[in-house]
Amino acid sequence: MGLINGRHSGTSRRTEKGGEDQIHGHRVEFEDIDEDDLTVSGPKRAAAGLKAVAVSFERGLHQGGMSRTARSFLRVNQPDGVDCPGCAWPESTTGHRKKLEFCENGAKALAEENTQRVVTPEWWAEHSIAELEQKTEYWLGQSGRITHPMIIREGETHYRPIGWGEAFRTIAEHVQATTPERCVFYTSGRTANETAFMYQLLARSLGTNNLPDCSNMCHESSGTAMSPTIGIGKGTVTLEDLEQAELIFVVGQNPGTNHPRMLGSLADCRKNGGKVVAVNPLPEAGLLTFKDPQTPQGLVGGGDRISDEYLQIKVGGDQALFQALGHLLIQAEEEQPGTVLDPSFIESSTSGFEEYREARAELDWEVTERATGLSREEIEHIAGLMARSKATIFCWALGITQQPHSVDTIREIVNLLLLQGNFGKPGAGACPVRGHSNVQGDRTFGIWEKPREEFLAALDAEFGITSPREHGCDSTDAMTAMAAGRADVFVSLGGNLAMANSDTALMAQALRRTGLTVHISTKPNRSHVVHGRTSIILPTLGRSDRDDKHPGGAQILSVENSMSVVSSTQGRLEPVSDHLLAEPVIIARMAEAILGRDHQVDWRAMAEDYDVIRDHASRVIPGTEDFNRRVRQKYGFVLPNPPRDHRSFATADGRAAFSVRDLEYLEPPEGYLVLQTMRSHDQYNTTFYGLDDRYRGISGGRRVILIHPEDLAESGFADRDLVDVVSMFRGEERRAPRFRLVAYPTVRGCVAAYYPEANALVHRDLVARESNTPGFKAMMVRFEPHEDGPDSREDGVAVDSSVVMA
Ligand SMILES: Nc1nc2c(c(=O)[nH]1)N[C@H]1C(S)=C(S)[C@@H](COP(=O)(O)OP(=O)(O)OC[C@H]3O[C@@H](n4cnc5c(=O)[nH]c(N)nc54)[C@H](O)[C@@H]3O)O[C@H]1N2
Ligand SMILES: Nc1nc2c(c(=O)[nH]1)N[C@H]1C(S)=C(S)[C@@H](COP(=O)(O)OP(=O)(O)OC[C@H]3O[C@@H](n4cnc5c(=O)[nH]c(N)nc54)[C@H](O)[C@@H]3O)O[C@H]1N2
Ligand SMILES: [Mo]
Repeated sequence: MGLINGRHSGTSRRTEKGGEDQIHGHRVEFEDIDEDDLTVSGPKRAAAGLKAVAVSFERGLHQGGMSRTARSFLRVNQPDGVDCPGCAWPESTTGHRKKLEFCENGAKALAEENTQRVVTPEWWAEHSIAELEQKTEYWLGQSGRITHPMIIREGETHYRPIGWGEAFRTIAEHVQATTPERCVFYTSGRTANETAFMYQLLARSLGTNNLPDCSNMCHESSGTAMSPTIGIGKGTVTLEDLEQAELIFVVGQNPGTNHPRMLGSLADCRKNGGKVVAVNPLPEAGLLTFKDPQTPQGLVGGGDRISDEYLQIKVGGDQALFQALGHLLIQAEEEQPGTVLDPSFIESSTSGFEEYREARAELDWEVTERATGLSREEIEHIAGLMARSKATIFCWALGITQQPHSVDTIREIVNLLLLQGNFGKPGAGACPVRGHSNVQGDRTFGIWEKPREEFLAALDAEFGITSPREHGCDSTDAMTAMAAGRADVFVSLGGNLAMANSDTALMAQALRRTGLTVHISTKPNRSHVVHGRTSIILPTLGRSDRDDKHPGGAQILSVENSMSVVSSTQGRLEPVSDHLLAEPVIIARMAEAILGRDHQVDWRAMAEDYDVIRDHASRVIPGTEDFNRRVRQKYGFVLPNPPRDHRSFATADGRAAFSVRDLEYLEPPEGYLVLQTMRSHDQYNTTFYGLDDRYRGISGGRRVILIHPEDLAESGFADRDLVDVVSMFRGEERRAPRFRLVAYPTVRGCVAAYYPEANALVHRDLVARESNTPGFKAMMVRFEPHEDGPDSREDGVAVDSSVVMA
C-alpha cells in the first residue's frame, strides 16, 4: 500500500519573527499570527520521541514555573493523583503504571491550566469588549486564569467584578423570570462525574432536559449506532485487549496528537504479533512510527512502526470500505465454510444476519473504488487479514462521526465485528476513542438531552422530584433555538460553544440574542466576548487545583475513561486566586439560589462533602454501588459492560443486531472538493497552545488549506496562494476569508483545514442523520482569489462584528 510515499516538502520560508510572548506584570502581549510566519516542511514520519519530552517541559516551565511543573507532572494519572485533562485514553489498571504516565499533549493541557498568568478585574477594565473582539482566540486563552466573578450588562462596554452572592441572585432572577424550557444547560466534557450529576439534577429539578453537551458534536454518532445494535453506547475493550488483539483498525483518528498514549498500546500489539491497519485520508505521523519517550530506545532510536497497512481513504468513504469488507468476508466463508465467520455466535446471539448476507451478496466494485479512492486489490488484501484474524478491534474517532452518514458507517463497523464474533473475547471489540477526559462519565452521570425512563425514575425516587419526560435540545438545536430568540438563559459548564459549534455566525447570533449567558470557566474565551445581553463569568478551580475549603477538608472527584474505568482525581496545586470556587460548589449555590433554600434536594450537603453526591448517585446509576469505597481503590473500579463482560446485549430482544443500510459517500459537485477539519498538534479544541503542527510540518499559521498537488494544479491556484473558501450546502453559501493553499499529500479530491477556523463554513443543517452531529468532516468547498480589503485584520481574520474570529 505505497500510497503515502509521496512525501512532499514545500519550500520553507522561515522568518525571524518568533511570535513569542512577553509577560508585563499581569498582562501578556503578543505578536499575533502573521501569515508570513507560515512554514511548511511536509509531514513527519514518526511521533513522540525526545522532542516530545523537551516540548512538554518547556511548555510547563514557561507557564507554571519549575516547582508547579514538577509537582503536577509527577502526579498525573497516578493512583491518588490528578486525572490528565488531555484526553480520555485509559491508564493501565494492572499495576505496571509508568512513573510519568502522560504525554506531550497532556503536559501542554496541564501547563495551560497551571499557568501563573492571571486575568484580573484590572485586565477586564483595560480591555473593552470591542477590543477583545479583535483579539485572536490564542491571545485570549494565553492571557491566563480568570481570578474573579465578572458581569457585563446590556449597553455596557466592559466586564466588571461582581460578588458571588449577587452573581447567583442575578442568575436566579433571570431563570425565575422565564420558563424552564427556555433555559439551556451546556456541558463540556472535562466536567467531573459528581459535578455532572448535580448539574443535570439542577436542570431536571427546574423542569428541563435541555442538557446539550460537547458529545453532541463529537461521538454522538457512535452511541447512536451502538446502543440499538449492541445495547451499550460505549466501547467494549480494555487496554489488555489491545495488547492481545491480532488485528487493530484505527479509523478516522489521529492518536499521535489526540491520544498519544494510545501509540504505546498499538506498539505493544505489534510486539505481540498483531497487525495494525490505519484508515485515514492524511498520512499522520503517529500512525506511521512511534518513538516511545518512556523507553531509552524510543528516545534515541528509530522507534516502533505502528501501521502495517495504511489505507489512504477518501473522506466519507468508510462505509463503502466496510460494506466491501463484509462482502469479502461472507464470500470467503462460503468458499471455506467454518473458517472465517463465527456461525455459532451469529446463531446464538445476533439478529438480522440473513438480511445482511443478502444485502452484501453483490458488490459494485466500480462504486466502491470511486467512493473509497482505494483499489480492489488493497481492499481484498485487508479482507484477507481480517479473515485470518481470530481477534479484531476497531478503534475510531471523529474521522467517521461527523458526516451525514456517520451513524450508518459505524453500524457497518458493528456488522463486521459481529460477523466474526468479536465481542466478549480477549483481544476483540469496539473501541470508539473518546475525546474530552470525562465526556463518557458525564453521560453516565446523566448529562443527556434524551434521558432514558429508567434513569429519570431512579432520579425521581432518590430525590422526590418529578423530572420532565419531554426530551431537551442538543447542541445544534440549542443554537437554532437561541438564535431564534427561543431561549432566555444559557449556562455553560466549561467549554466554548462560540468557537466549537458549527455555523459560527449563527452561533454568535445565538449567544447575543440570549438574555443571560453564564460561563463557568477557567480562562477567557470567545464565548465570553460574544455574549448574551447580560453575561456572567464564574471562575472555577481547574482539575489540578487544590479543593480543600470544605468542613471535612480536601475533596476528591471522579472521572470515567474511554474503557469505562471510574477513578478518582484530586488536584494539589495552590489556586491562582482566593476567589475561585469548585464546580460542585458553584452548581450547589446556583441551585439553591434558583430553587430556594427549602428545596427538597440538600444542595449544601453535597457541596460540603462530595461523598454525599456519590452516595446519591450510587442509588441512581447502575454499576456505581458502593461508590465511595470503590472510587478510593488504587485503580478505581470498572462499570458493567454486558458485551465485554459476558457477551450479552441489552437490546430489545437481547440479541446484537446486524444493520442493512444504503451506501452513501461524499461526492462533491463539479468544481468542488470535500473539506474535513482537524486539530493541530498544538491545540486543545478551541484552546491554542501555539502555532506548531509539528507532525504535519506546518508552523507559524493556522489559516491553511491542505490540498493534493494535482487538485491544486487543477484549481488554477499556486502553492501558498491566498484564497477565500466558499462552502455550498442546499444552495446556500458560507464564506471564510484568507486561507493559504498548501500543497500536501492528502488524498485526491479531499482538502483539510483546522478546527475552529473553518467552522464558519459548516451550515447548521449539515449534520449526521439520527445523531445530529455537525458535519465537520463533510463540507463541499471551492476557492476564490482573496482580495485584500479594509475588512482584513493583520492576522488574516476578517473583521466583521457579526462573525466571530478564531
Ligand atoms: N492534544 C489534543 N488532544 C485531544 C484534543 C485536542 O484538541 N488536542 N481533542 C480531544 C477531543 S474533544 C476529541 S473528540 C479527540 C479527537 O480526536 P481525533 O478524532 O483524532 O481528532 P481530529 O483532529 O478531528 O482527527 C480526525 C482524524 O480523522 C481523519 N479523517 C477525516 N475525515 C475522515 C474520513 O472521512 N475517514 C477517515 N477514515 N478518516 C478521516 C483526519 O485525517 C484525522 O486524522 O481528541 C481529544 N484529544
Ligand atoms: N470544525 C470542527 N468543530 C468541532 C470539532 C471538529 O472536529 N471540527 N470537534 C467537536 C468536538 S469533538 C468537541 S468535544 C467540541 C469541543 O467543544 P467544547 O468542549 O465546548 O470546547 P473546548 O475548547 O474544549 O472548551 C475550552 C474551554 O473550557 C474552559 N475550561 C477548561 N478547563 C476547564 C475546567 O476545568 N472547568 C471549567 N468549568 N472550564 C474549563 C476554558 O475556559 C476553555 O476556554 O468541539 C467540536 N467542534
Ligand atoms: Mo470531542
